[in-house]
Amino acid sequence: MLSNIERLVSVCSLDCPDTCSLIVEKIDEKIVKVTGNPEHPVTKGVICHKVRHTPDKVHHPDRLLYPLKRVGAKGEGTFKRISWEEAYAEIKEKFTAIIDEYGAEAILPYSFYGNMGVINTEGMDRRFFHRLGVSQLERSICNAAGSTGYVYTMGKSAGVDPEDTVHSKLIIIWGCNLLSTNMHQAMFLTEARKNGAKIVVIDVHENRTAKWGDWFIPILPGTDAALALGIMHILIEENLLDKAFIDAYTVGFEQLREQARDYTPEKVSALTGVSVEDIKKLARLYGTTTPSFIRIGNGLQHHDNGGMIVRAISCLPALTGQWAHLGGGAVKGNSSFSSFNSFLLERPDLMPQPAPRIINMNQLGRALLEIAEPPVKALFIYNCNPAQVAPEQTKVRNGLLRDDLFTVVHELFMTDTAKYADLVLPATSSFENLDLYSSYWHLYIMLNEPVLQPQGEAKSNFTLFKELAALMDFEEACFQDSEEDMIRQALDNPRNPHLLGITYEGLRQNKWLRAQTNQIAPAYQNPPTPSGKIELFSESLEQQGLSPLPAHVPLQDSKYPLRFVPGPNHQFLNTSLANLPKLQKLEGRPVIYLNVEDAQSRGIQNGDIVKIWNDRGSCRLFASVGQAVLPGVAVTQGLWWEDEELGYISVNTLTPDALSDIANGATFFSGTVEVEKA
Ligand SMILES: Nc1nc2c(c(=O)[nH]1)N[C@H]1C(S)=C(S)[C@@H](COP(=O)(O)OP(=O)(O)OC[C@H]3O[C@@H](n4cnc5c(=O)[nH]c(N)nc54)[C@H](O)[C@@H]3O)O[C@H]1N2
Ligand SMILES: Nc1nc2c(c(=O)[nH]1)N[C@H]1C(S)=C(S)[C@@H](COP(=O)(O)OP(=O)(O)OC[C@H]3O[C@@H](n4cnc5c(=O)[nH]c(N)nc54)[C@H](O)[C@@H]3O)O[C@H]1N2
Ligand SMILES: [Mo]
Repeated sequence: MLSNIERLVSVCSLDCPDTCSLIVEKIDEKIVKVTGNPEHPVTKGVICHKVRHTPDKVHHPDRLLYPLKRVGAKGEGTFKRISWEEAYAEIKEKFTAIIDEYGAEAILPYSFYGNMGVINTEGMDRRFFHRLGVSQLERSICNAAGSTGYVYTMGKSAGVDPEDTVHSKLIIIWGCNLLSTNMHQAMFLTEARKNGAKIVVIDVHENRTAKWGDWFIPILPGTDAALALGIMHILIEENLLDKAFIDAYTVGFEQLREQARDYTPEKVSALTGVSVEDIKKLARLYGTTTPSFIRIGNGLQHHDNGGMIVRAISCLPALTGQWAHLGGGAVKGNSSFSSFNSFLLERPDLMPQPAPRIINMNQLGRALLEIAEPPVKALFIYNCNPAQVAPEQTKVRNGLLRDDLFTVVHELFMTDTAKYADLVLPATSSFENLDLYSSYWHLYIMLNEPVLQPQGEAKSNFTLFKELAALMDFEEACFQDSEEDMIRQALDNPRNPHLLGITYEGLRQNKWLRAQTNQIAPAYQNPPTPSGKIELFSESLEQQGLSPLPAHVPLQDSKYPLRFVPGPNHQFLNTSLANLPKLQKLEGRPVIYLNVEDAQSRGIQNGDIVKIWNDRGSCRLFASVGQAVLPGVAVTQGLWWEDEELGYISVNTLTPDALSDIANGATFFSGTVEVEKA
């Protein structure tokens, strides 16, 4: 029966830098196998364990296949099947009544990148909500602080082409667990290492990546700007600078010299927990190795000082002139190579004027419980699982429990969030959609054509919002667009020369095309900063009341003795895939890493169930006692759905909803906790 197998090309839709090209094998309308596409220049035939289990996700017995209406209490998860017509009628009735009584701002859309396809995340949905005139959502839960911090220095989100990192001789992986979160970067670095490169890992946790590197430097959370300034201090002191590069391409070096003077190795050691010897060794290694490459992760910017941390690190490559060398420089993200025409896609011009208020997604609990003018009376959630991923969970869940809140959730699964919904609408998986993908790390634009029929009565985000627009009698022509029309509009972006020549036809034929880099000056030569140079001194930051120069600002919260860093894990993708038994088994148990010193003083032993708590609430996890974290630090990995022995756990019960210094980002890792034996 081998002849029955169909082999099709698809794109991984997960929120991950690698955006892989997939080979999907299908028998009788069922996906049976998913592997990496050997022809894709970055995927190179290799995909992660998570995505090899895609068939289990797409054909999961728990997949939502029909619209559901809540019959039990909110949060309980009891629903009855209804038709799409009934669901639509209820949405229209509720939205109309809310708009009549409170105005459209009482409706809040809440979405993120559960699917990275641009048509299904920044397309018809945005048009619909703009036209409806509802509250705007500030989507800053992920990389906002760090990416913006980087842009203050470099002008845009562009750094080293990852394919060039095979040429690097010194690699610093800084606050990035890339063996789990960006495995194809690890593949390029393995090649660099074969060519003699040394790999340094700076992290608060001796995780997979730290063990894989050549030299692990443990650091105290939220102190990386101090380390970057300490490195600058030594580079300047020992004249390990590229003066010609600094003169040609940067502004503010003299002020930076003054600023760094104060960050002596002794002072930096006291702040960071890194020894004076290691600070000197690292700075000298950095000052004498070319090309060097810094992979700046997302973890180190989930702090209330996170924007400034990335801002500080992003100044380093200019000081030693790394940008001028193949494989030299840094990457926080590379999304500007593929920036699409967001105006045509999202149509912000459909919004009423003055524009509706903006609500920050990191403060959903506050929005639901505290905002009065007008109160949030309806939530429309898609591509996102806020009852797990947003900070201050107690507030979020109390908000979701409000009887007077009308909540619609569009999902593939009955997530914790969906259990609070009045209506749950079934979503297609990306394998059922036509969509356009880009990576925020590599340089390939990719087309995803459906490989499967929509399962059950599931609808894509695109279809859902197009039908909702018709339901609300929106007559603008843009609500008639097809996915193909929108892909063409997305690619038509005169402001991004890297998209020149990339067409829908070309993508249909090739499946992916590389962003153009030939004949376009590299980012360092003429960056779109106000001065047109790499800004070591930033007037724009000063105008916002922030330090114009890189600076270390201590984390705000120090109420409890342990700094709590709850990051992602290896087998799940945020909360996605965490409901696959095979992946749960591979991941093991949800643990909290504690230093022996902290465990002993609390009578905690390896494997004990511990209660972790602060003013916000508590949760229970298994203790893992050792030297994986420094004293005073507590690390967990993964956003688990449920655990039989522990009951419901959400580490985000403990995380703060304070916003970061730059760009109102999330500060998941800046909280403090106490731990005791349960
Ligand atoms: N397997 C897997 N892959 C994923 C995800 C997932 O959940 N699982 N999530 C995806 C998403 S949405 C994102 S944004 C990326 C995130 O992927 P990364 O960029 O790797 O970011 P994190 O894993 O959040 O954190 C990286 C590291 O930062 C460390 N860290 C925390 N605070 C500090 C600090 O103050 N200083 C330093 N030096 N290190 C610190 C953490 O210990 C962690 O090892 O991964 C994507 N890929
Ligand atoms: N403690 C802690 N919290 C964190 C983080 C952390 O490191 N620590 N990381 C933060 C970061 S960086 C991020 S990016 C966020 C991620 O937070 P989320 O964006 O909420 O990510 P997921 O948990 O993967 O949830 C995405 C949901 O979208 C659904 N989905 C997938 N495709 C589609 C689709 O096409 N249509 C619809 N309607 N739904 C779809 C999936 O089934 C899934 O339930 O979490 C943040 N929360
Ligand atoms: Mo993220």
